[in-house]
Amino acid sequence: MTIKMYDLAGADPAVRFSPYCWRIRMALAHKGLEVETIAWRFSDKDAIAFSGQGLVPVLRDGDTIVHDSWAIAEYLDKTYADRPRLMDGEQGRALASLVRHIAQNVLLTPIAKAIIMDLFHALAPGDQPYFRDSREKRFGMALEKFQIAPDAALAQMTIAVSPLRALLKEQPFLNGRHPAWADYCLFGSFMWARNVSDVALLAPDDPVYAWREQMLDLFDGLARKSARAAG
Ligand SMILES: N[C@@H](CCC(=O)N[C@@H](CS)C(=O)NCC(=O)O)C(=O)O
Repeated sequence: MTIKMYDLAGADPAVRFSPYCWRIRMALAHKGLEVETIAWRFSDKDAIAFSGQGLVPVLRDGDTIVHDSWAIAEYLDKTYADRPRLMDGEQGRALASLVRHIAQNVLLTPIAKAIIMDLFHALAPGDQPYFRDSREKRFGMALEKFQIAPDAALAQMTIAVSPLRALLKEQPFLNGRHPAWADYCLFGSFMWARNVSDVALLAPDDPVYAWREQMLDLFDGLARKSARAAG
């Protein structure tokens, strides 16, 4: 039975931009597993109530329901152990965990500040009031005030990716010679921006830019071919 994944969608149901869902799209492709994605919106909490919580991604694999991107990656490695691993042993897990924390604690805020208004406009009208209300509470200010100018976003990101840039000068992927879960954890953050916004987060001569290009091309261009919101 094909795996199903609830995947955050914009006003255009083809536009998928959740960083956590993108991690899993890439992870499933890494494992060579087919997936049927189900477009989900912030206002569809009832549709994923069966998972016992209100966030996506939610994976349904036969009778098994798993939520949370990290838990899903662990589930996939355990259940499909004969397929390419997402995290190889304790060391692979530790590396991926570090990258996950960098993505969430260092990169999330500058990316959010760069794209928040584009993201807001990409949402279905029915999702916009919830998004504005919940995010303005989280950020402590109006979305319009939280937004920063494109040149400031690029400057902040250039500093924020410094350790990743240093690593990617030494090896092609965060995981080493081949991409794996550590790479997908970071890449999801860039897909969050890419599919809703044209803002430049990286300079073209940045090694992180070259890495992102390679990631876009993986799995027959899975990410590169994905739909983007009309600007
Ligand atoms: N720790 C979770 C985070 C998932 C998450 O925050 N998903 C967002 C979409 S990017 C969501 O479903 N938000 C719903 C909401 O804010 O109500 C994971 O890694 O999967």
